[in-house]
Amino acid sequence: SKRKAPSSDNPNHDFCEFLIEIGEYERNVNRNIHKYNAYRKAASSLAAHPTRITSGKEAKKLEGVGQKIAEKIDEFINTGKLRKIDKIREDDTSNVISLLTRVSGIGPAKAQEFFHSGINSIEELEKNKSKLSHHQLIGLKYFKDFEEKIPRSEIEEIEKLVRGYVSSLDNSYLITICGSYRRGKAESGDIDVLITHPSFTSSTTDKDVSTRHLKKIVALLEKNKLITDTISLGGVKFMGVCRIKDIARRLDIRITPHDQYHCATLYFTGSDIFNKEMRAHALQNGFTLNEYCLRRMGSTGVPGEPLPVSSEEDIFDYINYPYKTPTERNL
Ligand code: DCP
Ligand code: MG
Ligand code: MN
Repeated sequence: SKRKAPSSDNPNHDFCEFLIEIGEYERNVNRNIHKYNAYRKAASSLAAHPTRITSGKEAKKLEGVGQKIAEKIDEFINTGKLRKIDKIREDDTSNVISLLTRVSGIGPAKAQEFFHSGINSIEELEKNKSKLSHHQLIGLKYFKDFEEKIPRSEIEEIEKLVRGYVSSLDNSYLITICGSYRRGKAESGDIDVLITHPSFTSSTTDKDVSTRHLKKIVALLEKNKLITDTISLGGVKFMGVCRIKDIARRLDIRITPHDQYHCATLYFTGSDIFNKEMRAHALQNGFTLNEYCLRRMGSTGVPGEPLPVSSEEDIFDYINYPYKTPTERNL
């Protein structure tokens, strides 16, 4: 989902906000995902720092903060503003691309393409519906709704409903709401539901097994008017829209093999920056970790067989990484 600056209770809130704004500019306009990640990493270090940073020099001691960001922090402390931010905000291309990428289904590349073909506002998108994909049409239809964060209490209600419906089909389904909700956030951008069933494992050769489970679940949630729109529905993943109140919400449902469930909950719980760090740690310790499995790296660089995993803790143990509860994964 589209992200916003981390919310306030952090003493370095303003630094984080400008770093994220520059990072999004790097991604959206310059299409530089490495710079985007670097700025977000620096912002996440600053957000995790318990006290107010008072100089660039002090900031540089934090992970992910280098000379260039340190200079920006000094400029901001000394002048109360940043020339780079002023320039970004004056740049029409940047403003239009930032606006267009707020529509679900429009990424930086598509936003640039639209911009160059003269589409530079939400009204222009409305006038050019024939140029939009099914996903983008839904993004446009719910543009206002999807900008609203989802309060935790609403996700709790949706969770109860999903559990009720899914277990009425078969009480062997295992369901975990992952994403920012599982990390304990008070508000989320979307709802990330992960489901497994013992009848479906990584050695299930019939691909239709997962598809059948997922389609049955989606059809039931549609029948009960919880799901209102489908963006896409594949063999393992549903992307769509649900609604219990007056605002439509983005809903993602994934179905995963039973033996890969813990690697999947770990991945879909995030945060994405936490995942990057944990994977880097795994590699340093001779393992390769992804959303499916954990494998030992052989001396030849070829990964071995997936290791048996019966909890998220197991994964941390194997790679010798101190266990973090979901709420401690908010990097
Ligand atoms: N994820 C990832 N890398 C990505 C995208 C996603 O590792 N590029 C993983 C980590 C995320 C999880 O998937 O936490 C869910 O993705 P979301 O985009 O839904 O992100 P969150 O749930 O963390 O935040 P939001 O409240 O914005 O939905
Ligand atoms: Mg989410
Ligand atoms: Mn999601």
